[in-house]
Amino acid sequence: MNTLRLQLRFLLPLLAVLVATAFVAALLVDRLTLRWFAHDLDLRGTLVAGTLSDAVADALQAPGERRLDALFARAVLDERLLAIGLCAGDGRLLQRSAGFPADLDCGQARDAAARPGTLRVAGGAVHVGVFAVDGAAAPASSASVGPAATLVLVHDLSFVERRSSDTQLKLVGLIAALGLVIAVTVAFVAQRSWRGWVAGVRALVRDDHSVAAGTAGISELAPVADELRQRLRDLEDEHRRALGPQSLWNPERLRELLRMQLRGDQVIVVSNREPYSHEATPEGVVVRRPASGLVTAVEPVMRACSGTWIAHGAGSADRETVDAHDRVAVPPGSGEYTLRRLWLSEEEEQGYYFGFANEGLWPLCHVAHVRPVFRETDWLQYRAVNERFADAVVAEARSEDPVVLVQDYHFALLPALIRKRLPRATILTFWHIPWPNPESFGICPWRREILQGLLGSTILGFHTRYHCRNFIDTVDRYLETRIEHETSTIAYGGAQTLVESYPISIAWPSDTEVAGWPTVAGCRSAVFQRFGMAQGQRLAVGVDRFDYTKGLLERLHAVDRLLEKYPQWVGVFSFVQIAAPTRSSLDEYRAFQQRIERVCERINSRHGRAGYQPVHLLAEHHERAAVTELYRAADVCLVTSLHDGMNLVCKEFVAARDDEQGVLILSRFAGAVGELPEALIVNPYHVEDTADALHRALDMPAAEQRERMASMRMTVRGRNVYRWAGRMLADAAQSRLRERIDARLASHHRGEPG
Ligand code: ADQ
Repeated sequence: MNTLRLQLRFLLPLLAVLVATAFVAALLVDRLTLRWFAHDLDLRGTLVAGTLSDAVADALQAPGERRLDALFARAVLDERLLAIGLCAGDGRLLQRSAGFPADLDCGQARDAAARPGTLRVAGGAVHVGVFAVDGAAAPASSASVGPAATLVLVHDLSFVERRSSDTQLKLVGLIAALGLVIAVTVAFVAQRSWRGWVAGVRALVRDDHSVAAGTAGISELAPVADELRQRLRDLEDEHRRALGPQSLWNPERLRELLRMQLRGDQVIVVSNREPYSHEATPEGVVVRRPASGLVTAVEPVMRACSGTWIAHGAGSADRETVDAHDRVAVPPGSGEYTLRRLWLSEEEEQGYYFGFANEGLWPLCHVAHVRPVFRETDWLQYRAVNERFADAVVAEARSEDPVVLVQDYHFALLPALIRKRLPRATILTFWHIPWPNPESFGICPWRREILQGLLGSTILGFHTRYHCRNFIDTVDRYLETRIEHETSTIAYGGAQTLVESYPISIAWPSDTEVAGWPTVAGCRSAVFQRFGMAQGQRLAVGVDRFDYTKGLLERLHAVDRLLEKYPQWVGVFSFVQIAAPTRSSLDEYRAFQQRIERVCERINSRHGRAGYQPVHLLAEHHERAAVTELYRAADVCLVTSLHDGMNLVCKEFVAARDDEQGVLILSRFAGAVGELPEALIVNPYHVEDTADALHRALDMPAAEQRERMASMRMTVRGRNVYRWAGRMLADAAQSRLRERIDARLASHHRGEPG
C-alpha cells in the first residue's frame, strides 16, 4: 500500500507534466501547419491570379460585368478558393464573386494580406491574398499593391482548423498514451528495484552478506547498518541490565532459604578474624571493621540469619565490651547477630596465627615464591587453638546438629574436631585461599593431619574448580579414601565430603546505598585535591592488604615502566596505592613493606618533579566510604595478585562504578579472572605486559569502557555474596535432608518407630 502511495506521488506529477507538454506541442504544431498552409495558399493564389490577370485586364478595358462574373464563377470552382473580388486602385470593390464575405472590404483585405495568418469573417476562418492585375501579377503580401486594380482571393481555411483540432486531439492522445506507457514502465521497474533494495537493506541489517552483496548500491549503506546494529545491541544490553539477572540472590532470598530449607536451624560461623573489633584510643573506645575479604563476604550472611560468630578477640578494648559469656551484639547499633570472642594468649597467637597459618600454610598455598616455614611449636599451638575453637562451637551449639561455617586456613583441623563431638552437625568449610598441587602441598610435614581435619567437613568449598581438583588430587596422593569424581565427593572414615566450588563475591550495593554516594565528579575532585593532582590528570588506584601475594612490587615496576616507555604520561598519570598493614610482626611482611616504600620513593625521584608526584602510597586502613570514593575517582583499578583465591577488590571496584566508566586491570592468577574476562587481563610477573595494559587502559575510549564495565557489573550483580552463601547453604540443606531420610530408613530397618 505504501509503495503504491509512493509511486502515485511520483507518477501523478509526471502525468501532469506530460499532458502540459502535449498541449504546448499541439499549439506549436497548429501554428506551424497554419503557416505552411498560408504559404501554400499564397503560391496557389499567385498561380490563380497570374492565370486570371490578363482576362481581368481585358475585361477592365472593355467593361461588361458579365464577362468578369463568368470568369470569377469558373475560378471559384476550386474547392479551396472561396471567393474572388476585384478592387479598384482607390479601394472600391468593383466586382465580387458569389460567396465573397459581405463584411470584407478592399482595405481590410489588403491589411489581412499584409499579415500572415487567418482572418475571421462571418463565414468562418479565411486566408486572404491580394494580387495586382496589371503587368506581372505578384502577391500583395510580398510586394506593395500599386494604384492599379487588385484581385482579392479569399481561401477557405476552416478545413485547416478542422485538421488542426484533429491533429491536436491525436497529438495529446499520443503523448498521453506515451506518458502512460512510460509511467507504467517506470512504476514496474521502480517497484522491482524498490523491493530488491528493501530486501538488500534488510539483509544488510540482518548481517546477511550473501543477499546484501547482490543488491546494487547497497554497499554504501553498510556503515549505517553497522551503526544501527551497534545501537540495537546497546539497547538490548541496556534492557537486559534494566531487567537484571533472573531470580537475583539477595538477603531476603537467603533468609527465605534459611527459613524454608534449614527451618531456623542454628548457624555458627568460626573465623580467626572478628567482624568488629573494639579499640581503645585516647578519644575512647572505637569500633573497627577489618580490611578482610572474608569479613566482607560472611558478614551479610550473618546479618541475614542472625547466628553466632566465633572469632579471636584481638581488639585492645574487646574484653571491655563483651558480656559475661564473652558475647557482644553486632553490628554496633543494630545488633543483628552475636559475636562470641575467644581469647588467645600471646604464645597461642604467635604459634597458631603468625606461625603455622601465616608463615606455613599461607605461603604454602600461594605460589608467590616465598618459602613456607614449618615449626613443630607452631603446629602444636595450631592444633591446640583449633581444639579451643571446637570447644567454643560445642559450647555455643544449642542443638546436636547446628550448621557450622568454618572459615579459612586457620582452622584446617576444626571440622574433624567438631565432627567428633557433634556427629550430626552440618559442617561447611570454606577455604578462602588457593589450594596448591599435590607436590607443593607435599612439603607440609603435617599434610595428612590437615587433610584428615578438612575431611571432617560435610561440604568443603573453594573459589574455583581448579582449586577443588588440586585438593582432590592431593587427597588421592596422600590418603586412603574413595573418591567419586562424578559427584566430586570423598568418602573417608565413614563420612562423605562434597568438594565444590563456590566463587565468593560482595554484597551488591542497594539503591539507598548508591543514592548516598557522592557523584563520580565529586569523588574525583575530592581525591585529586587530596593528592595535589590537576584537573585532567589520570588516576590509577590499588587497594590491598600489605601482602606479598598481592603483587604490589610488580605493580610499581609496571608504573615505572609505563612512565619510561610512554613518556607522554609523565606529569599526567598518578598512581595511588592504599595498603592496609597486615601481619606486621612477621619479618617477611615488615621487610616487604619497607621494600615497597623504597621503590615508591625511587619512582617518585625518577619521574616526579615540582608539583607532580607519580606514586602516592598510603600504608593505612581506610574506612569503607573512603575506599568507595577512591574507586569512583579512578580511571583504572589495578589488581595484580601473584596468586589469589578470588580477590574482592576488583568486584568492589566494578560495583562502585554505576557510571559504567573505569578500566579494571586484573591478574590472570586471581580466582576472579574466570568471572571477569572483560577486564584487561595481565600476567603481573611480566612487567612489560602490565605497563602496556596500563597504557591501553589510559587510552581506552569511553564507549569501550562502558561496554566492558556494563558487562562486568551484570556478572557481579548476579553472582553476589548471597548467591555464594545461598548455594552453599542450599547444598547443606540437601545433605541434611538426605541424612534425615537415611536415619529414618536405618531406624525402620531396626524396627524402631519413625
Ligand atoms: P584478602 O586476601 O584479604 O582475602 P581480598 O579478597 O582482596 O583479599 O579482600 C580485601 C578486602 O580488604 C577488600 O574488601 C578491600 O576493600 C579491603 N581492603 C584492602 N585494603 C584496604 C585498605 N587499605 N583499607 C580498607 N580496606 C581495605 C582472602 C583471599 C581472597 C578472597 C577473600 C575472600 O586472599 O582471595 O577473595 O579472602 O574469600
